[in-house]
Amino acid sequence: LTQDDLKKIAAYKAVEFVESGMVLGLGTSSTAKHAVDRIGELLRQGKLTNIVGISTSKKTQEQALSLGIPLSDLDAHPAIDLAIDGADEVDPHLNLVKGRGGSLLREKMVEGACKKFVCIVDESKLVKHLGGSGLALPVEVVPFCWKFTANKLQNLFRRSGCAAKLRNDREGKPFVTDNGNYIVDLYLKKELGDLHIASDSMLRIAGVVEHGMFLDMATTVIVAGELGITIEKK
Ligand code: DER
Repeated sequence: LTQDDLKKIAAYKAVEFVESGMVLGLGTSSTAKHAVDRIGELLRQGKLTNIVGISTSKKTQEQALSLGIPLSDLDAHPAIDLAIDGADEVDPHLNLVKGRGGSLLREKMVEGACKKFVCIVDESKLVKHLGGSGLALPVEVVPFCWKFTANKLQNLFRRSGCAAKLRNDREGKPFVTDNGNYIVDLYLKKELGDLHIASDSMLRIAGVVEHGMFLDMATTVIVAGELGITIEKK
């Protein structure tokens, strides 16, 4: 089984939680893409009806539109029944790192408004502690004096050997999010201690808009592995 096969297996399992009449948060991720495709297929087959999608990025909005999934937004639907989205890292308490796809702000807004947030991952995303895998912990920052903000973030986690790097696009220009902001990726040599303290400390930096730690948000995590599917519930 390839990694994409596992992503698809987890995604299809999550769509089993979808019932007709639901308002759904549609995640932005190569894993969530399979779930959105599957929802579109079930709608087309008439096996699902009366679904409203709330997308977490322009990219997912385009995908949902192409599939004929009716769309709305958080202003019209401040309470969402169920969101399905991927993650970059999942710890044993179902805390997540997200944002390597650059959509963390809208994802956190939508998934924070959900009664249930089903996170779908292949087994490679499971970690003991968030942020220790040497992969990026994304932080969305305002473009104004981003170096100032990046230095504050780097200094905040200096004891974890933090390096803050501006995320660039393929042309080497700063990556710009759907919200017109930049992303500073934090690379930590040691895993973070108290995640809530780390979260609050980042959000107190004025230039920080939001970060990619999704703490106490996922209600269910579906993990697809070589040996099958496991479903972890909060
Ligand atoms: O960037 C994001 O928030 C994505 O949802 C990410 O966390 C998971 O993306 P993947 O399913 O493509 O690995």
